[in-house]
Amino acid sequence: MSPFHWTHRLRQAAIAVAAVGLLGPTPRASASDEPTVGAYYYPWWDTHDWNETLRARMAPTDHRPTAGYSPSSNPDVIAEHINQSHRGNISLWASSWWGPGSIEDTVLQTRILTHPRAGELDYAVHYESTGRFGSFSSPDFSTLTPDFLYLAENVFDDPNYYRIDGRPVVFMYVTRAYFNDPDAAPALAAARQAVQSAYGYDPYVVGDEVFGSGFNATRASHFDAVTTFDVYAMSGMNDGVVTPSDITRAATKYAQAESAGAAVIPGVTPGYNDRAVRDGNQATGRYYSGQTIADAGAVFTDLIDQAGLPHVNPASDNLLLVNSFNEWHEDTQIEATILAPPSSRDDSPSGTELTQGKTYEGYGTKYLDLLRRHTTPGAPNLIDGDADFDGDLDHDDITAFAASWNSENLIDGVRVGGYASRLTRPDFNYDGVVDFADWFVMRRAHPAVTDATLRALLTIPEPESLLLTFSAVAAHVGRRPLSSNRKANKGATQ
Ligand SMILES: [Ca+2]
Ligand SMILES: [Ca+2]
Ligand SMILES: [Ca+2]
Ligand SMILES: [Ca+2]
Repeated sequence: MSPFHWTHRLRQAAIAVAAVGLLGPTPRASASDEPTVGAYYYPWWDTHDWNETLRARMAPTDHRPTAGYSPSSNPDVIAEHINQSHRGNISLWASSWWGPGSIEDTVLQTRILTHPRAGELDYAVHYESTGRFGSFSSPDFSTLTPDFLYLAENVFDDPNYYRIDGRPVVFMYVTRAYFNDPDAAPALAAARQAVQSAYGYDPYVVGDEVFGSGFNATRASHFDAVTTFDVYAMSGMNDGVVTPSDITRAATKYAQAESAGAAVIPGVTPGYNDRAVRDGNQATGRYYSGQTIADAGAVFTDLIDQAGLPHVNPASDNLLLVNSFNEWHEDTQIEATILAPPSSRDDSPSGTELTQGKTYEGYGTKYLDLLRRHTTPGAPNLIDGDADFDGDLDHDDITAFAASWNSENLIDGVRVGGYASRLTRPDFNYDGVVDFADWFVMRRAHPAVTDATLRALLTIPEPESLLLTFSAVAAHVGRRPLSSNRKANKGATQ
């Protein structure tokens, strides 16, 4: 574990203490019982088509991400995703990886791991087996050893690469299908051995073995931990009828794997709809069948509370995996959208080919906030625009905001974004400083207030700088030099 990684853990502990302090002596589980929350991350939007997503095709208006229909390589998008991850209590991205030189590999190595704020999260590879092994019926595992050697050479040594017990973690897709082939287990054993011999790493490999009825302990024995990727199908949401029994079904499967002695990493999802990218699967929406959009989110939080959290395991870092941060093709994403009113219409000829009559909304930060609330017991209710933390929105917030202007969350003298920053200052976007980006949150929360109000409260030499347009400010957010002090600081402590 790198020193900075350790600092990250200390920071989490400090956050837990701060949260308890705000709420008084609420009985709490020990800090070690707090789940680690990871999310599947898709750095592929330089080459993928946003029009193959439900949200881009919703009518009368689309439900675009607040970060825009932007390429994953954009550093401002990555910064915004880091901010949103802090808001949602996500500390790990399991980043989709399609082999050496793929766009996902390039963006991970050259844009994410090198991002000036990369140290605020951990990262691991989600090994996309279907792009490496070929068909389930006649798979070819010859890429496995060279791929693992490549990962050891290029990413396992990154100070922010996610480790469990000091071992670099690799999440592997559809092992439940590939590892029925007799060549699979020997190929994985050979890859482990090669990486151990050449680089001294003992990879911690997670298979998505929790799926059908009956847990295959023999197949699972090839992995250090087991998870489920396809929460939609394993839970029974794939019949298009989402009921509480689907949550129970998921919980039962995690319990079965647990009873078989496996270290379980439960997976959870807000819903599923892939009809804009492929045919054949039933849309689930984001609420139980028979409910309405007003109830959206209950499926997600019930999965977290009833199926996920009861089955996290200290042996696998109490990890809970969300599918997904931004797999918009399958509409499993929890990434923030613009706010848009509920609608069941899309732009298909019938108007409902994609939605299948389910209602969707531009949900804003709803799923990030639910994830935070349900994975950080006792978390205070943080309100956008409540700069003085008294639970309401009034003029006191304006003066409190002005008093916090330019306040930074400093660790070892270096600005760091995160929940701790948000808990102690009106850093509404979690980026570690109170500035224009937070002022725009204030303006949305306090519509009657003008920029002149803030200008009058601040004594800054060039007040016209407050008249920056939103786009100019948005473009500025997260843009800091690569040679930031924090990176230098990290290097010094290794
Ligand atoms: Ca069902
Ligand atoms: Ca207030
Ligand atoms: Ca007040
Ligand atoms: Ca901020």
